[in-house]
Amino acid sequence: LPKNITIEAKPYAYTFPLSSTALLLIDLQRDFILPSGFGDIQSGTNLSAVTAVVPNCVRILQAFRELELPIFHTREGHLPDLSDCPSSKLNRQASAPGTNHSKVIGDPGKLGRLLVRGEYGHDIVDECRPKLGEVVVDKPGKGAFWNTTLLEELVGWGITHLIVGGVTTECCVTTTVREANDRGFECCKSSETSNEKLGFEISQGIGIIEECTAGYNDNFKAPSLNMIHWSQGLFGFVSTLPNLLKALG
Ligand code: TIU
Repeated sequence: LPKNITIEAKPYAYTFPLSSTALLLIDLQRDFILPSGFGDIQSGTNLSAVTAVVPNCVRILQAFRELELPIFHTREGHLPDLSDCPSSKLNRQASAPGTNHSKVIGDPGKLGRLLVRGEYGHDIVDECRPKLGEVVVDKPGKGAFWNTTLLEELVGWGITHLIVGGVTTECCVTTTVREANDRGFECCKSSETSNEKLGFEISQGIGIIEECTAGYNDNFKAPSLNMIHWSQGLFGFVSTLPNLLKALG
C-alpha cells in the first residue's frame, strides 16, 4: 500500500495517509433510492439522480475493497415503536395544515414499514450490500454522528480521513460532513503547505466525491457541495470519482 495519496480536489489538492482512510457511504437504502420508498413518497420528485449514484458508489466500493481499506455504511431508520425517532422528524410529518405526505415514517408501504429497522426498504440496495467485515451504523437522525457509535467506531479503527458518498446530498450527506467537522474532521493538509508553515498539525480530513452523491432536487446539489469546500474548505473538500480512482491507483 502506498503510504500517502494525493487527490486533486476543491479547494486544493491534498495528501493524506491511506493507512487510516475509510469510505463512508450514507444511507444507500432502498427507502431512499427505489420507487415507493420513503424518499419517493416524501420528495414527490423523480429518482433519476439518486439512482445514478448507485453504480458510482459500486465503483468506489470496489476500489476500497481491492485495497482492503475500511468501509462504513450508514442506514437511517427507527425501532418498530419509533421511540428513537426525534420529535423534529415526527412533528414535521404530523397532520399539520398543508401537509400532503401520503405516508410517513412507520407507515406500511410497498417496501415494508417506512424507515423502520428490519424492513426490506430500510436495508441497503443490493448493488452496495455491505460485505463481511464492513461496518454498518444505524442512525436515527440525519447526521451519522448523532446518537450513534460512529465516532467511537472511527476512533477504534484508527480512522483519520474519510471519503464520503451517498444520499441525499442536501440532507444526510452534508449534515454528516458538518457534524464531522465539529468533531475534528476538516480539510486535509495541502500538498503545497507544510505543517511547519501552518504551525500546527492537521490530522483529520473529510471530503465528498461528487459523482457518488445526489438528492431529490437538482438545484440543491451544486450549492450544497460548494458550501462544503468554500472559504478554504469551510467543512471539508469535494473531489471527483476519476480524481479519487487516479489517486488510489
Ligand atoms: N428527505 C431526504 O432528503 N433525506 C432523508 O430524509 N434522509 C437522507 O438524506 N438519507
